[in-house]
Amino acid sequence: MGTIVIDPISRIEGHLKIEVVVENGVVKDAHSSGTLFRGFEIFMKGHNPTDAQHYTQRICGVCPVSHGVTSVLNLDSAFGIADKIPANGRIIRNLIQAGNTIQSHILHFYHLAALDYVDVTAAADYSGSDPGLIKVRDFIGRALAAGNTAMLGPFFPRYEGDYRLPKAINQKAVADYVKALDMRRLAHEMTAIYFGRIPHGPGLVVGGVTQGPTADNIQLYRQKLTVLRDFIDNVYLPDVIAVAEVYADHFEQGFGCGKVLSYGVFDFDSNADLTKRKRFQPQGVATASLSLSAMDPRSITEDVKYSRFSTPSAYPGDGDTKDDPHKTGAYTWLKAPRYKGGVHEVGPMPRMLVAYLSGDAAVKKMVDDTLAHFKAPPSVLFSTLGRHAARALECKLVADAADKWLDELKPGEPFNVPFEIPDEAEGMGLWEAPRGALGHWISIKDKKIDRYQCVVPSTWDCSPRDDKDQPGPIEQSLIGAKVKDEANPFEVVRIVRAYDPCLACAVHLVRPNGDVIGQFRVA
Ligand code: NFE
Ligand code: MG
Repeated sequence: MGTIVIDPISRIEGHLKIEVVVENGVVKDAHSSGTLFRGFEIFMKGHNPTDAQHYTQRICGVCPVSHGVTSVLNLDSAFGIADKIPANGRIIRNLIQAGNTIQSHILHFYHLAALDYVDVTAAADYSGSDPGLIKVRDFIGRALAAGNTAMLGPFFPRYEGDYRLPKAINQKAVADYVKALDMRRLAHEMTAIYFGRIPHGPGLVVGGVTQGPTADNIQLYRQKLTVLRDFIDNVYLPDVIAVAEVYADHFEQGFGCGKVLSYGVFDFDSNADLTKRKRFQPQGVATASLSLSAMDPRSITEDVKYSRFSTPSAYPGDGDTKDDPHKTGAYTWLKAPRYKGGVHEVGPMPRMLVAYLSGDAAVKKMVDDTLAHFKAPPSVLFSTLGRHAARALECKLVADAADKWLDELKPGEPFNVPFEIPDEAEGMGLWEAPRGALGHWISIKDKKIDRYQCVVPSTWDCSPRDDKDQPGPIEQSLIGAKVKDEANPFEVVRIVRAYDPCLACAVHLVRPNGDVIGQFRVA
């Protein structure tokens, strides 16, 4: 029996510590901890409500768009103008989000997850003409010649022993890893057409957006989107399938909590009630036994029994945040979001499953075709590979839809409406970030922020035990998992990274002293 501590485990901003106890090659216990405190919900108090979207965008450089949109939805509702958003404003918000979602999904597969499956050393004896592959080959060659593998970040250090792809597929994946960097730049440029820049753009405003459509900006967005759609269809999706074919046992790994939640995303109307809005990807709650039900935001709570906060467990609209770094028994800076007291996973797989069960024909076809290829039932979506496949399919779904949304823009027509800051009000914004359900709640007093609460995707997925001692989704995915080689715990990192955790988002809430860590490995 041994304990494995991986800290940090995420290849993206923020620190996630995963600790598992392994006995006879099986994970017996798991703890997920956010080791960072940031305090957004505390320092925003007393500020002008319209600043909220600029502050909350800074929660994360990976998904600032989602925090921005969620914040303006929250303020639209608090200011009483949620049903007044002009079509151009609604569609441009969707297009800004689409650009960021596409960028984030490509980032996740190639730059955050692929190196757990792809053996980058296959580039070492490459003799072809792909410029990206040549660059990686020469980079590795220089480091090996100098006898200095410390130069090899982000490729090393790494775990050894379970790289299974044939050399030609490894080499193609390395070439595509480099191409994906260019694709992400292109997606950022596309997002910035309407967002103003990326990250942390000025393009969103309460009541709509700051820049309207023109024939030129529509054409520019479409040009970039066309290149991205070609990459998604002909590179990203085939690469995910190629990896999945060789690692097919990963469809059996990482099941999780068996329940999912989606707030829905990409607005098709401006209903004042966010639970009634028609959205491209629908709102709902679903289970691994394929049942679907409506989502009621009043049933969301954040538990704090094991979280370093002294404020009580509460519905986020009534909730508050006060840090308590030395709280007995607490092991993380994440709260534990729950729905009707149950543990729920959020993310691309939950969104795709809710859309699938809601009868979305396009989603049903793409999911069924992929499952048929692997001769697998829909329940395998609850797995390491199911999460990767759902994310890749969603990337195509959103990119294809965004092209149609461009046709609905009307140059010359309004793209925002004026607003007034109310003396007192409450608001709620529900949306989906690339990593899952994102909610903001505001309470305004004397035209200032009295309380502001964010419940973020990685807070759901990386959550600790709740008030009833139920482990969070990632903790549940790990408990029971097989670990073949404790010195190279590929299973643990693959299970966790398939959720695409981002701790900068999740903690939004620096420990001066850090945790005492028994073992430390960068992987
Ligand atoms: Ni820091 Fe974020 C996304 C949000 S995640 S990336 O997507 O909201 O938890
Ligand atoms: Mg919060």
